Amino acid sequence: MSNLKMIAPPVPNMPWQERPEGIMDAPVWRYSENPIIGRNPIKGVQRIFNSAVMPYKDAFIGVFRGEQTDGVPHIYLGRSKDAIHWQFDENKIPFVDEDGNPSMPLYAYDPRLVKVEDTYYIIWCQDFYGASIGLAKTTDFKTFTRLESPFIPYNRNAVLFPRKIGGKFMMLSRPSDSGHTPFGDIFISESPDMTYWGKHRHVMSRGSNWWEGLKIGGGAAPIETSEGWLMFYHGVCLTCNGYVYSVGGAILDIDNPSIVKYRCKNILLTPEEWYEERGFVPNVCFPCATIHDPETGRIAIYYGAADSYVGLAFTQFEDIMRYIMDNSMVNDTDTGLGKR
Ligand code: BMA
Repeated sequence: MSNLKMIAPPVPNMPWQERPEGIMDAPVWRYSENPIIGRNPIKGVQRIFNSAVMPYKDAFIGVFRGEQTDGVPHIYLGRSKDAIHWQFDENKIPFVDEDGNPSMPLYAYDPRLVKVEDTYYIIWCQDFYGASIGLAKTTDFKTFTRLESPFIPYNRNAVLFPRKIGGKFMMLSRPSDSGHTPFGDIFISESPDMTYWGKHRHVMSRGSNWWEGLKIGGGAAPIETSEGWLMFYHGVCLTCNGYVYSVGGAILDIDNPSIVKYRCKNILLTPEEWYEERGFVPNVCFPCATIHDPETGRIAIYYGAADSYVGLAFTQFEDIMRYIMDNSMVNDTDTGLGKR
């Protein structure tokens, strides 16, 4: 009997496919019908990718990065009964300010969706005099209220934790530049109220592993476990033909998530299928969400593929935890409190 536990609400209608024969390395496998969202999914939107989904009222809901036909990305709402086949709203999410007046970002991309207590938060990248973090909340998926930008520019890949830690909201982010950032580590910040953010701490450095040697960034919202926060993130390397984005895994301390307990030195998922290797930006696997069920240990990872499609991959909780722990290699800068 294992003493590893996932701490999360059950999801009885998990999207799932059994592990195929012949996996020799990381225990992660792709859905055989990938990509689950193809090109031109909505009128006026050419590509949907880098998107986040979660269970909602016996079904599923998601926020999707839709690249419009004018090339500008915005966020679209989608609903699904099985978390595989999605119906999208025709129009982008109509954000309002705290007085209820329309308040649209100039552009919005790479959304994450995280429920903390009774509120759903959408976190994305937007223009705030340069690339920065956008934030909104909803309780009914009808009214979406934008909140203040949590950080000054430049920053991307902000991911909220699914519960407060020590009474504070916690958010990962990756300070950057306004372009195709050739550097970057993951940091964490805390807030009493989702408005004022501080006590910034360094979490993890770009890897000493080549596959994540250029930059790293938060991916799916961390999953609470008995060993700490299970985090799927992206790691990027630079080749002579450009960047390659892969999925990595780490486990952060449960009370002090700026401390990395385990960090897998091996890639969990890297571009190798046509929809990952070929597209608007080739060679991108970009995780943004998981759906996970503590009762069966099933985890479904949603990832953007080649900035063109949404892919789905599966893993088993205990297998992935053991794989990360057995293949862990942490840097000195990962294991501290992240304060200098
Ligand atoms: C990053 C982000 C992602 C994108 C990736 C690869 O900087 O912009 O949205 O998937 O580049 O193009």
